[in-house]
Amino acid sequence: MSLLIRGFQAGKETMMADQIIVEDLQIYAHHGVYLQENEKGQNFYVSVVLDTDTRAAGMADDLGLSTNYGVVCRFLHTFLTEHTYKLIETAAERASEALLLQFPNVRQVTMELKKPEAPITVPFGSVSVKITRGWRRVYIACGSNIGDRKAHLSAAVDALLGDKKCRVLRVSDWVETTPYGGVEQADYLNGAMSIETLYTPEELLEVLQGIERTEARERKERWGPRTLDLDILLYEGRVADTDKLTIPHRDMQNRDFVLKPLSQIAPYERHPVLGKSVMELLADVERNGEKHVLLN
Ligand code: A4P
Ligand code: MG
Repeated sequence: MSLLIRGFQAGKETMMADQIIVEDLQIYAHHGVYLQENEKGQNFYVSVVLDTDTRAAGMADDLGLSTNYGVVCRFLHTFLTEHTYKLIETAAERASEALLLQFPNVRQVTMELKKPEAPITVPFGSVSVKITRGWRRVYIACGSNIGDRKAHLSAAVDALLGDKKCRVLRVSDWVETTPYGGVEQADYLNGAMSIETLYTPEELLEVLQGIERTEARERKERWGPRTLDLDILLYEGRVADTDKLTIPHRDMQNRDFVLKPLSQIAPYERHPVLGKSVMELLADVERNGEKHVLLN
């Protein structure tokens, strides 16, 4: 049995397209690069579009099942008056994050922060920044073949459970596997987990590498033994290839020790490049690929 950590229904978030919208909430605050702006203050206008699911509240006519826009407005007012930032970029960034952390049913927020009294020496209507931030679904592969393997994998789960910018959704069983990649080494314990996160892919990679370091991971040999390896498999259907990061993980389709645990928690999730579900990829590798998962 895989572990269900938070209430979660597959596909729930992707099926909804409901929004709660607040326009031009007036807030007198002190954001600005110039000292005079910080001291005297000026009017800001905040608009937010909250992506959420209003179905249950709408059917039951029950505010308790929705996100109270009055409370959202007061929250934004308090946040943007109690903090002072130089940039409206920062004010929008921090306010969006605080909002996403405070209101669990809001999956994504688009925030526009207008500053119509900004100190600009030519006539203008308004200046603003507009950003979109939200919880992103990510699948992570975990592996260990040194020391107390189970403890290293559990430490990774605990670290993400303790990170407020991550919500751990599901953790697969740990499976015993033989080493892949041609390096002679001990058997691995592998698993997969699904999380939602406010981190960008690059930020998440850094967080995961920090957890690896905490578990005394040393980077010595490619495909060599390790106390803990945490790889990003899929990130919200995105495709990226930079010096630091390839998403989807470039070799996941060839690894039964990745696909088997992943299929336990996300059988229908699709690989955005190959267009196949995790279950289909696993069937392919079980038919034609290397076999590393040991039967319990
Ligand atoms: N990187 C690029 N894309 C990603 C991504 N999607 N997720 C970069 C994580 N990292 C990504 O990784 C090297 C660099 O890959 C990172 O700095 C990051 O910028 P690493 O973990 O530091 O080093 P590595 O061990 O050389 O590479 P990697 O890719 O993690 O190793 P593998 O390919 O995962 O192989 N056999 C079994 N049965 N089970 C295993 O878990 N694992 C390995 C490790 C070998 N054999 C195994 C297992
Ligand atoms: Mg790695």
